[in-house]
Amino acid sequence: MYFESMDIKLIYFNFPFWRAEVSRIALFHAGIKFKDVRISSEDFSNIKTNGKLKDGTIIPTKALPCLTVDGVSICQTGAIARFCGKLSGLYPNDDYLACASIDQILDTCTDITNSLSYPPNFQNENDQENFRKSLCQVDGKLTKYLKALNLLIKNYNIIIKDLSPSPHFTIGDLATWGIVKWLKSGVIDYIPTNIADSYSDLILTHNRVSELKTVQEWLSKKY
Ligand SMILES: N[C@@H](CCC(=O)N[C@@H](CS)C(=O)NCC(=O)O)C(=O)O
Repeated sequence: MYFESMDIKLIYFNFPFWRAEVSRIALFHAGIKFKDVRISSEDFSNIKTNGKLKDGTIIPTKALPCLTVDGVSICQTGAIARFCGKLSGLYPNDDYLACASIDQILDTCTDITNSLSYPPNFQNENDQENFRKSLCQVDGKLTKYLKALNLLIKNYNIIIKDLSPSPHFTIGDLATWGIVKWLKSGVIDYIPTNIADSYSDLILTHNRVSELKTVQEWLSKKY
């Protein structure tokens, strides 16, 4: 196989955030050997200062995740997920429409993640609370992105069903599952844990992916 001789490392923090989990689970699902590197806060300071890990591994954007393949460093969640998805059979090889349908899901998951970051000048708790609450209003950014993701997933499900053979799941499902799991987890201050509950297609995907044997095995092995 093309990947059997590859030396693959996936570098991220030691927690199950979707940005890394999509690719970790894709590789795990396909039984592809990779080093699941979990870095400490000291390692991350090194990255911020030098753009490298202590062992010399280059992190080009100084942000994680970063994948290295035979010593070549690849950054950006979407690029890494597509690469790992292609290796693991969880991203279509030659159906460009299905690929684009998955890409827009990954990009919207990134939009959702970015939308939750506090603006740099919002240092006090009051500002932070107001900021996050405004995202959840009817016309708020998070509401807008969740509505969009729900619609994208609905359309994606139709496109994927028509593929032959139709994949059981793809990196698009894993990303959606990861985002909904994160929103439900209670770790995001001021965001209600039921914020995704009214988006039925998101919840269906979340529940279906949670029950996949691969996902259950991964979670019980790693956390
Ligand atoms: N555009 C990047 C953003 C990655 C990113 O922001 N990662 C966070 C961790 S989830 C990070 O490394 N933040 C530290 C920083 O940017 O200084 C991607 O899509 O992967």
